[in-house]
Amino acid sequence: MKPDILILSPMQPSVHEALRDGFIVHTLHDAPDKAALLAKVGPTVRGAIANGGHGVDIAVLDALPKLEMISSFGVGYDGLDIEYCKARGIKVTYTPNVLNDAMAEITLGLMIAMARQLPQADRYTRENKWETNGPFGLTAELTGKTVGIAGLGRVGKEIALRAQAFKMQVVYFGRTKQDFVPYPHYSDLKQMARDVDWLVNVMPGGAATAKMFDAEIFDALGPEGYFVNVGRGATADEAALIEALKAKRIAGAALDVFEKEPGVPAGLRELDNVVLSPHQGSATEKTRWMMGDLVTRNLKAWFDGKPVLTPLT
Ligand code: 8YV
Repeated sequence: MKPDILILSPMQPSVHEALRDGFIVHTLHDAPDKAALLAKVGPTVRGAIANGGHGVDIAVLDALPKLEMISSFGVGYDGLDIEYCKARGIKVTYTPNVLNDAMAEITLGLMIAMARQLPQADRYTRENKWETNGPFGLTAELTGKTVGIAGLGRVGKEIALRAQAFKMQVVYFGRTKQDFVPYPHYSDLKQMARDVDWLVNVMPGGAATAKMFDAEIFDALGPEGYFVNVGRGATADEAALIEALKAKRIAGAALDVFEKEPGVPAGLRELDNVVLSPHQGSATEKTRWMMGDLVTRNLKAWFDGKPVLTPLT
């Protein structure tokens, strides 16, 4: 008998296609009456597909008594209560690695865009201000600057490689010093913020990292420093960031993630010293296809009684 699967968040067509033959698929996110759907299919659902960054409601999981595994889309899993899953013996998988290059590309892209003011220069050119007002003005450069990476994991290491290609010095912050990593280590984020020109956040979300980039860190970064966030919006105190940017207590920020997505505060949107991106880190055709492929391969492996490819629990 085909296993019943419940999809909790919108998934791209490739995920649905890969599941069509082997599973009975239900989708909760677009159900007109979610409670009715849960009451109807909840008792038979054995697998779920979630987005690790979106909040997964425990009440929904409670309504799935036969749930064996959750295949999560994304490398971040701050939206999933892992302890709850462990307590219920629910297997959880996620999609690490396949997004490393896309994440690193957008990070360097944001940094160049910020330093060289590419979005601003683009607007200036489109508005024909070059002809009417004269040259755009001089901008900053990455070459020779120091970048401090907060969270030197798989993505952070790809960022580090690319930053070196841009002739930057790399240092990193993390709770523990990593063996065989050639970059200077900081166990104190504030100290690193003081010493670097670019502070790049790749930290995961969750209670342990909530608002860890606060007014003190921004002041340590200082008026010549730039903050880049490609991790999770909730790791930064957004109100404090807006204040620091407005008062030019930091030079600028390039952000792909926000506290309450898809909402981006007007306070950020109206500033000139920011570059904003709507959580596009992994959003390339190739990477999203690979993430979806890993989601479905993990699910199939589980229900074929084989080892899953990328377990989280
Ligand atoms: C995705 C992400 O943007 O992997 C993650 O943790 O945040 C991103 O890759 C997200 O899963 C899509 O909503």
